Amino acid sequence: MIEILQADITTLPVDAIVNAANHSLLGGGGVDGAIHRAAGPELKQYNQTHGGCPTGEARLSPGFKLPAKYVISTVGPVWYGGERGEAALLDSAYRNSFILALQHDIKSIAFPAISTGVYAYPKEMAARTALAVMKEYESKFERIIAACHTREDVDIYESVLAKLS
Ligand code: AR6
Repeated sequence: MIEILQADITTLPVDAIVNAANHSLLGGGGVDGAIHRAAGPELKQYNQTHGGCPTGEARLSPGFKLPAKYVISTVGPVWYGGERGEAALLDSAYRNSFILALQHDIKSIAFPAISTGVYAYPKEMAARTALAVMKEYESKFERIIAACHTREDVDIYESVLAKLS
C-alpha cells in the first residue's frame, strides 16, 4: 500500500527514511539539511565512512536521533532538460534505495520527492518515476510512504497514482 502524506519526513516513525542527498553524503540544504539536523552530527560522522555516493546509488546509516531506525541516503540526478539520462538515474535512486532496504529487513520506508527541489527535476515527471518504482516494490513492504512537503505535491502524487492504477 502506497501512502501519500503531507509530512516532514524527519518526524516519521518508520524503519527507514530516504534522504535526497548529494555526492558527499555530508549534508546540504532542503530535506538533506532537515534530516542531518534531526539525526544529529553523528549522521555526518558516520557518512564519512562511505566515502561519497555516485548519482543513482544509495547508502545506509543508522537514524541516530531520528524516530526512524535507518537513513538511506541516495543521490538523485540534477535536471538538465531530460537528455542526460535523468529519468534512468532517478529510477535507479528509488530502486537502489528499495534494494538496500530489502537487504536490511526494512518493512516501512518513506521517501521525499527526490531531485524536485534544488535539483529542479519537473515534479510531475519525477512523481511518475517515483510511483512506478514504488508500485513494483509495493508487495514487499508493509508501508511505503511518499512524504510530500506541500499540499501541491500531494495533489501531484495523487493524480499521478490515479493514472498509474
Ligand atoms: N520533509 C519532506 N520533504 C521535504 C522536506 C522535509 N523536511 N524538506 C524539503 N522537502 P531538495 P533535491 C522536499 O532540494 O532536489 C540538498 O542541498 C522539497 O520540497 O531537498 O534532490 C542536497 O544536499 C522537495 O520536494 O532535494 C543536494 O545538494 C524535495 O524534498 C540537493 O539539495 C527534494 O528537494 C538535492 O536536491
